Amino acid sequence: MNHALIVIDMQNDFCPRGALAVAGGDEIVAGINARMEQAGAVVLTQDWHPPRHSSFASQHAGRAPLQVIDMPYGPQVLWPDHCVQGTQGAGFHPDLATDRADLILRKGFRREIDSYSAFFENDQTTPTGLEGYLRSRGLTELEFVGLATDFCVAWSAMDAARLGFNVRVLGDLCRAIDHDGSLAQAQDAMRAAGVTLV
Ligand code: VGL
Ligand code: ZN
Repeated sequence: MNHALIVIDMQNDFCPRGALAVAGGDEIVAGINARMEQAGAVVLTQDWHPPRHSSFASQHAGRAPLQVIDMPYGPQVLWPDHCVQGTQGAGFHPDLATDRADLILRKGFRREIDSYSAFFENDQTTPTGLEGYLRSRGLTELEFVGLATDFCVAWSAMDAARLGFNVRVLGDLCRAIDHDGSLAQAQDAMRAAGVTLV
């Protein structure tokens, strides 16, 4: 089986009542669990920030969440404090079938740089190691689900397509932040990068 299911950031802070809640984020858990049964491999990603991470608006005087600032590696959207290492908010949704995971990949763990993608940090250069893991297991067909469609799912799927994997995003098993047209923009960018949106 050369087919991997990659489940992006199904964590408490991205679900209703979480610090960076994505509308309907918890609605997709059961469907994702069911999809795991069809997959040759299951990878979970976990957004995993140190306290005072540079993507937090709280670390930038006079700035608010969803504003964009220039970082040394490019523009960065600012977020409420979320997914702080070891907190309940950083934990997986309690109903997610985490026992099914072959690999749990943490990202965004360096204070100075964010990592939306499961493959590269936001400088789009520093690798997380996931590419090597997938290639050495012969996993060439990748299916993406999770949160949020327009940020971590989109960036991961586009990097995967650019790396030469066959990539599908299952829209029904994703939910979006959709700020300022970000969902439509991400969908266009994914299609342009060769991602199949299902
Ligand atoms: C995410 C914003 C900040 C995501 C993570 O999982 O899409 N979005 N950190
Ligand atoms: Zn984050």
